[in-house]
Amino acid sequence: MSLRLYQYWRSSASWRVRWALAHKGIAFESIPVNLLEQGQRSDSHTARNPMQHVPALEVSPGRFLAESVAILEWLEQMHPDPALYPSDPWLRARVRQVCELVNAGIQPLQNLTVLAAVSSDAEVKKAWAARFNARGLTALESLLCTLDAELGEGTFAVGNSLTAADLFVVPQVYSARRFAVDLTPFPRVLLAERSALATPHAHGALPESQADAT
Ligand SMILES: N[C@@H](CCC(=O)N[C@@H](CS)C(=O)NCC(=O)O)C(=O)O
Repeated sequence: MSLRLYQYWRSSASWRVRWALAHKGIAFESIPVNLLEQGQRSDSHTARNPMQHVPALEVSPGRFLAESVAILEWLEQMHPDPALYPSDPWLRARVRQVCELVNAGIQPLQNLTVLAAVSSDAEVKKAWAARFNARGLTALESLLCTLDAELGEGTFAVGNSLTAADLFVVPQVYSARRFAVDLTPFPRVLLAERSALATPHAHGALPESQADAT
């Protein structure tokens, strides 16, 4: 069987994984899970991912891997070329630092579950998400500038080629725009976004390119 990706078009964590699969040329079947209809909370999806989140990747019949960081690292080991992580240990750690800044430091605070606990008022939810996106992007801008000083000026998140770091940064910037965050203080982040979006498989991974996009 080909890999099956349970995902939602607007989910930033799903976007990371479908982009990685496309970049590596790995065929997969996309199975939509509608977050607005609570599909993530069904028994069948809870069996795929006990956190009731997308994405979940079915790697063989009935065997599921969740958490985009774990999925990307598994894909990298199973399909090393083209690589999404540098082979140099320090650069690889830097790529992971960027991934975790987004994965652990920003995205969890804008989750539907978290926003529902914050308020039932859409404007309050948006302000909360915007606040933590701006905080995280401030840290990310600073980190990317530090990396330029360390590695020489680059155009992608880490260095001059697409890495897993970009697959986390681009969907996060898209989310920040949805929450109306002012992105002008983050020129280095926007440069990384532009560079990554110009790579060959970026377009097919966009939310709007997904079959379940509304
Ligand atoms: N750290 C997880 C995050 C997964 C996650 O938060 N997914 C969101 C969509 S981007 C979700 O399913 N949210 C549903 C909810 O909060 O009910 C990963 O990287 O896979």
